[in-house]
Amino acid sequence: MKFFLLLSLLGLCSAQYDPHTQYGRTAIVHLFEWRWVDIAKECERYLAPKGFGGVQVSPPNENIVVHNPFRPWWERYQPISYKICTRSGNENEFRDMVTRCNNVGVRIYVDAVINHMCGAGGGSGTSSTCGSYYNAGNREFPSVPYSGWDFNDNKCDGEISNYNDAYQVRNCRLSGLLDLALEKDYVRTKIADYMNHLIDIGVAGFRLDAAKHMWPGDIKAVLDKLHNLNTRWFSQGSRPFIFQEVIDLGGEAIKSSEYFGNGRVTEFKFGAKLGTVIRKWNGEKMSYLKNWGEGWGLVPSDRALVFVDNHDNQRGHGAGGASILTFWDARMYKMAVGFMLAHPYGFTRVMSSYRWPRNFQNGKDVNDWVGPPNNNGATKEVTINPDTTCGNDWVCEHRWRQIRNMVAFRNVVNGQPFSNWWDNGSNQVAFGRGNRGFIVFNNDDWSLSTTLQTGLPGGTYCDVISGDKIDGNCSGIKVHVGSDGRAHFSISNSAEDPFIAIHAESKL
Ligand code: 5J7
Ligand code: CA
Repeated sequence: MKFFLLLSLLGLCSAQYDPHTQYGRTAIVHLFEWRWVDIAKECERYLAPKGFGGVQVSPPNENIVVHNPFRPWWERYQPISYKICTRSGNENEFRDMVTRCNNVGVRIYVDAVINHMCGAGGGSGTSSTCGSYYNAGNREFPSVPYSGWDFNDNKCDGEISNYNDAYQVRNCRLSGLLDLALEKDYVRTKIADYMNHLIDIGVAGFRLDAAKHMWPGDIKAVLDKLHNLNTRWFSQGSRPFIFQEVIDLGGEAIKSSEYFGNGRVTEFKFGAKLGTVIRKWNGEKMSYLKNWGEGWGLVPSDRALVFVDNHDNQRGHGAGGASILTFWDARMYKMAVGFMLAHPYGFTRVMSSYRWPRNFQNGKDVNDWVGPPNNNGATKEVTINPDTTCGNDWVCEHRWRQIRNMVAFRNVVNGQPFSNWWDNGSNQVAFGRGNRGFIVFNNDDWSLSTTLQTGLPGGTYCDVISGDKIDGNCSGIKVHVGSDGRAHFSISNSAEDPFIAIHAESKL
């Protein structure tokens, strides 16, 4: 009996829901479009010391090269082969990154584009990131190899037009992309070979792009072919972490719950709803966040991968629409990311972006396609300024003090219960995480001045939003917690960042 209990506990720990981050590391960052050489350095110089658990990287496999528009970000979502060879770097650089990141305890998660290859109208030739030949019209991808038999043309030879028809969503072409026949063992094997190559190199898991457009049973068949994680860094029997991109905002045929058996799912309602609350749209208020999580109709916490914005909806593009907060709305964005990282719900992902020349025409950003900072197509280096921010138009939200310090907050309060909720019935709210951390927000148009039970031991704490604890001193606001756990907070509605966060390791 005891033996079986132990066995099932071990089983849970090594399962596909577990990100396999190092102990106490609770958040990952998407370094969107970064080069492998820059990620390797970032793991060593920043992510490991600051307590980040891992990195979601852009698709590492060969993709089509698009010239019109010039080298858009979405060309990386149009595979040509499974060679590790993109604008982010080659296989040697990828291996070096995985090794160096793992060696400092930072995991790598690969964005796996396995639902489709390039667009049906992608032509033929060698306009691909590694020069592999392809012929989209003939369905030929000799570097895999795939041929006409490996696509769904026999089931559907058009584009998805009706999202209320699950058959269409899974078997037709997603905006014209050649849809792979994932029910074929041959196709499953080719995909599993690609993913196993990455697992053997040392990656810890995968984001499954466009998972909504694949049958859950087909995904399972692929996952069943995957190796355990590399025992150089992971314990024996560890299964790859899986999070599936299923955009389910309700009202469509496909429910994210259909995918729970395979792994976690991306919870797009999280950012869409949190954005609406922080923007105070539709009469929403922060006080309503008291039952945030499942209480708001979100998927179970242990099945959720959560984020404020992603590479797609930050461009006004995909799910969530205009309510999504991004670095362009920095003040509200920091509050939203702060709330996400303080709250126990879900496994958290922080976005790290590049700037592009936003240009709204009739409410649409006509530059939503613009790719990463580049010289004639070659992705620019992520340079680091003397003040630790990034250069060359890399935004590096994960390096913003407020965000980086809230990642540390989440690590410090890991495992502690949601506690000591307070609100003013409007947009002033506060909550704690057991006796390890406390956070207070003022998103009203008037100031906050109140005494609250923090749950923390008495002492003086450094607010990690307005400053840092450095050598025992605080460069920001100091908060005095009495021996009864109570503390007074004042937050002006015009503060640069109208929130305060303190935790066990910010005690002076
Ligand atoms: C899929 C969804 O289920 C969904 O709900 C959604 O909002 C978007 C998509 C979607 O996923 C993709 C995944 C890929 O690997 C590659 C892709 O090209 C797509 C993709 O195109 C895509 O849908 C785009 O955005 C939707 C809001 C539109 O309804 C779709 O028609 C489609 O828009 C097309 O985008 C434009 O019609 C076309 O003119 C344009 O050239 C094309 C550019 O490609 C993208 O924008 C890629 C988006 C993308 C989204 C992702 O979530 C993702 O993980 C990867 C890429
Ligand atoms: Ca499909």
